[in-house]
Amino acid sequence: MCVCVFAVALDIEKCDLQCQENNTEHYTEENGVDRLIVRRGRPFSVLLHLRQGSHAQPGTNVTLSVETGPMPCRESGTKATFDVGSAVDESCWSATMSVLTDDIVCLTISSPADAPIGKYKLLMGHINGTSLGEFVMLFNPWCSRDAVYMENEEEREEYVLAQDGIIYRGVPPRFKELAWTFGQFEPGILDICLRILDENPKFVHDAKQDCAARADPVYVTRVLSAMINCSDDRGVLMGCWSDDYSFGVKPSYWTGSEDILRQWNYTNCLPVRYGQCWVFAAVNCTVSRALGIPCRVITNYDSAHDCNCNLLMEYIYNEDNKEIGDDSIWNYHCWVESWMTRPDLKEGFGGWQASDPTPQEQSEGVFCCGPVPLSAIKNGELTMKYDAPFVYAEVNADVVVYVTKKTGEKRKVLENTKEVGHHISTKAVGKDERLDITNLYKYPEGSEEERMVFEKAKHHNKLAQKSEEPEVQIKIKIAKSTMIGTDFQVFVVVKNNSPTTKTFLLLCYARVQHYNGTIGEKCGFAGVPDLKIDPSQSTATPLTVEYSKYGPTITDDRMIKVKAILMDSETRKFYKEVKTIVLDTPPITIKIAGIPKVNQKLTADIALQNPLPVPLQDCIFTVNGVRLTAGQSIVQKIGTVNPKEYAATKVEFAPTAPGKKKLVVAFDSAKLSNISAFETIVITD
Ligand SMILES: *[C@@H]1O[C@H](CO)[C@@H](O)[C@H](O)[C@H]1NC(C)=O
Ligand SMILES: *[C@@H]1O[C@H](CO)[C@@H](O)[C@H](O)[C@H]1NC(C)=O
Ligand SMILES: *[C@@H]1O[C@H](CO)[C@@H](O)[C@H](O)[C@H]1NC(C)=O
Ligand SMILES: *[C@@H]1O[C@H](CO)[C@@H](O)[C@H](O)[C@H]1NC(C)=O
Ligand SMILES: *[C@@H]1O[C@H](CO)[C@@H](O)[C@H](O)[C@H]1NC(C)=O
Ligand SMILES: *[C@@H]1O[C@H](CO)[C@@H](O)[C@H](O)[C@H]1NC(C)=O
Ligand SMILES: CC(=O)N[C@H]1CO[C@H](CO)[C@@H](O)[C@@H]1O
Repeated sequence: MCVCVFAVALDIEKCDLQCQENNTEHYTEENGVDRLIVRRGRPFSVLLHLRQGSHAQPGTNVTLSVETGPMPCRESGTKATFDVGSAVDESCWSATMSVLTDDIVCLTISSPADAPIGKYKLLMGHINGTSLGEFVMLFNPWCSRDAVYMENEEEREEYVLAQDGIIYRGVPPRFKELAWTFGQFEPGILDICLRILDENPKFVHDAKQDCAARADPVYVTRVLSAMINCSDDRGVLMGCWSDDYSFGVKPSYWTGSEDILRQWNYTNCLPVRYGQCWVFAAVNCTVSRALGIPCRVITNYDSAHDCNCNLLMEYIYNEDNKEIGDDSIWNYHCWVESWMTRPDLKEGFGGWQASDPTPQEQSEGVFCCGPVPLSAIKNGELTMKYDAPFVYAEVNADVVVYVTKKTGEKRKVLENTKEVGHHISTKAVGKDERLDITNLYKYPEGSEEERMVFEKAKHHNKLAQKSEEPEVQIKIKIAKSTMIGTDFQVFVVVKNNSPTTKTFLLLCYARVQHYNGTIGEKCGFAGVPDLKIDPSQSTATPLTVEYSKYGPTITDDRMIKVKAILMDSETRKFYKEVKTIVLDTPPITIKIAGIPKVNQKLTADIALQNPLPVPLQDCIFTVNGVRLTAGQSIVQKIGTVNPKEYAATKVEFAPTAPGKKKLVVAFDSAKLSNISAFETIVITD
């Protein structure tokens, strides 16, 4: 039949996939041009070189097929067979042919914008056709018919093509930037990302169905979320929220996704130890960008972790100020947003979708969260797929503090609608600046709309409670400099809003706090038994936090939690305020010398001053950058550095591609680690 007709008519010597040209046209050349990588919904052209004497004739009937996955089948969209015609049809697989010379024929092949992504075979003929070659198909944010279409070119450059970025941590207004190397186009990374899809339990269980579902970015996104926690499957990362990082490295060790993905692949899919929220989010962002889904890492400060899945965060204390409640608010939390339409939901929910890759709760039986449309979170539409209540709580939960008396009586002492979810941050498009996107998640705090939305959400969640304005206010104010290694002061400001003079008992504590919310030993204390305050007046009580006390137990988070408890001596009413301080760290200085040109050697002079009153042991600098350090980190061991002295080193590297690149430097030592910095270098050709 056709196979024979063509076989007689077209005797192919070789097929040229024109990877260089096609990959460039499809924005995939950064992956390399040694194989064909195309984006769906856009044609690509291959050249057939014919054996001498077998002339191509116009009108020759040629049939092509494409297939993906181990069990390709037409019904599920993982196989297509189509005749070469006179025009391409954008809605389905189609092709045209033009005769270039006597022995070269050009085939232009067009794929539908909803084709499954993954590895494909291109064949000529119906059944058991001749192989013309293989290619990889990705999502296409450049194609208006694709579900991940993103209109703006600068946004596509940031959210799909940018191989490095910034993740925000710290505590507002002292945001701490962490430069991150996503490296989605570095050699081998795309294959590892495709392998993640193939290791997913849904694929193992039913490969045919899974490969077909890869047409849908919502599905792929959900698979990625689930794959990132290894308790369900052969996930990429293992989480660790304690200080015991034995058999692995601290989450703060990582400055890029590449090393993590390579290690996972190299160990045949053993979860890499260890990650915390920003690492989970960043790796997920790498995989999403590699597959063509626009993605960004975002940070929410004072993130709520709502254990009961109600919308109030409950802190419960006993009278000795021991926290006995379960719910915790993380200092900050990172997740990812990906960009896509939501044909599975009612209209108006396309755009950014939040998904939280950090393992927390079970959703539909596996550990993952999202994707949830931001517009659903903002409007309190908690019935929305997937996991809307959880993400809603992360940005919107109200905080309620209870004190449980010895008698067992539980008393609400404070309700604060401002504590959770603010300064939601991500890197701005095209520049190294923080973009505040809180308005995408919620109406302004305290606004009419916000309360209405919260009430609506509570209604969805069958939960209600409300209380009055406090007549006494407490604020905790922090000194300008809180450099690690120094002693510093904190002030507890109490204001009496009532019409009468009041006397209080004030207790303030400073304690080392861990990222997981666990509170350590006291490192500062101040108590005032008879604090008298006149109406409309306020007082400021100082509390000194000493290095000698916090130094021995401070963790890599460098967080200290200050709590003030106030009791009205007359009414015996409690008031409370809590604030987390993230200590400052010394800067890493990076000085680049040399001419920033491709293949020319540059040197970076790197230094950090020891801020501690004790020597720093085992000092190490780790340096990396996309297309700067040859795909791997440069590690420089420095040894011991005395107080006030500098840990300093010089590294050499040769850029391999032009453009704006980030050189990321991380510092680690026994007593001081988790410090990083970056320098942007513009490399010319
Ligand atoms: C090519 O296909 C068309 C339509 O299927 C058919 O009419 C025609 O006879 C075929 N030509 C050859 C050379 O087989
Ligand atoms: C991933 O692992 C496979 C199997 O061990 C290996 O063949 C491949 O080269 C690895 N890929 C990378 C990029 O290291
Ligand atoms: C990973 O990224 C995708 C695409 O951006 C996202 O939608 C998905 O939910 C994320 N999964 C995780 C684990 O975050
Ligand atoms: C939290 O961190 C502390 C200090 O590192 C550790 O002792 C504790 O086990 C951790 N808690 C959890 C729940 O991981
Ligand atoms: C996966 O998530 C669950 C639920 O929070 C958690 O208990 C488990 O430790 C996580 N697994 C890993 C290895 O991170
Ligand atoms: C590292 O430091 C940042 C603040 O600069 C903090 O937010 C983060 O939690 C720390 N990471 C670890 C693992 O301690
Ligand atoms: C549609 C498309 O992008 N095809 C390109 C593939 O490479 C050939 C060879 O250079 C180009 O001519 C096509 O434009």
